[in-house]
Amino acid sequence: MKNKLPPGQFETENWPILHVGDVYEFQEETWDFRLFGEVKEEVTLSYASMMKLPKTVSSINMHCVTTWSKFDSIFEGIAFRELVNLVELNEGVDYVKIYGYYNGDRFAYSANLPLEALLEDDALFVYRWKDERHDWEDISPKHGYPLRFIPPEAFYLWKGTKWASGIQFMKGDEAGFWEEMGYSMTANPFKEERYR
Ligand SMILES: Nc1nc2c(c(=O)[nH]1)N[C@H]1C(S)=C(S)[C@@H](COP(=O)(O)O)O[C@H]1N2
Ligand SMILES: [Mo]
Repeated sequence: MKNKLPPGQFETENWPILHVGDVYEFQEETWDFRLFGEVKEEVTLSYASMMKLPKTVSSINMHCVTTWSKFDSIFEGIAFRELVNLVELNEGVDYVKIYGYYNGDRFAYSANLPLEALLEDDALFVYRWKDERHDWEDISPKHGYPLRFIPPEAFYLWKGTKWASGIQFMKGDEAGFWEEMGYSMTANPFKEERYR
């Protein structure tokens, strides 16, 4: 299928770096990943147990609200749905927040997303990537190593939490970090939903 550039976007071939705060420095001993909120029982995964989950490789287009779009990056990661499979959701869960590090605080960055949009191969917690110009390599610390969420292209890339630390399952929608500052809850680049 031919790539489509959303309105107000331009195509870039390299992968820019954008975030607020410090770059998280990975330490396997202290790293873990929490599945919490509206679940029967919370789950905490070590790095080793996370990396034992089934892997998915997908090509995903990225659209940043600052107007760059990057097509056809190939990511290797753990599909969002593999993590959903590890918990029993309470009745009525329809949104999630994906949390990540911000200045050393594990849960200070977050982005909200509708659960049903994240169940295919284009919603991945990634650790490796390649494209036409780069062979496989680990994603860099600045792009979110050791684990970074990449959302489906129907969402602007701020929904792609770097240095991911957990998923909160929710009944109803709730703003995350940028959404609280006035960015769109739904954030569809093709409808140019930048602000709310
Ligand atoms: N933890 C964390 N994740 C984050 C951010 C951040 O500040 N902290 N910035 C977001 C924003 S606004 C964008 S545009 C993308 C940029 O990803 P990139 O630098 O890998 O291109 O990361 C998103 N994920
Ligand atoms: Mo952004």
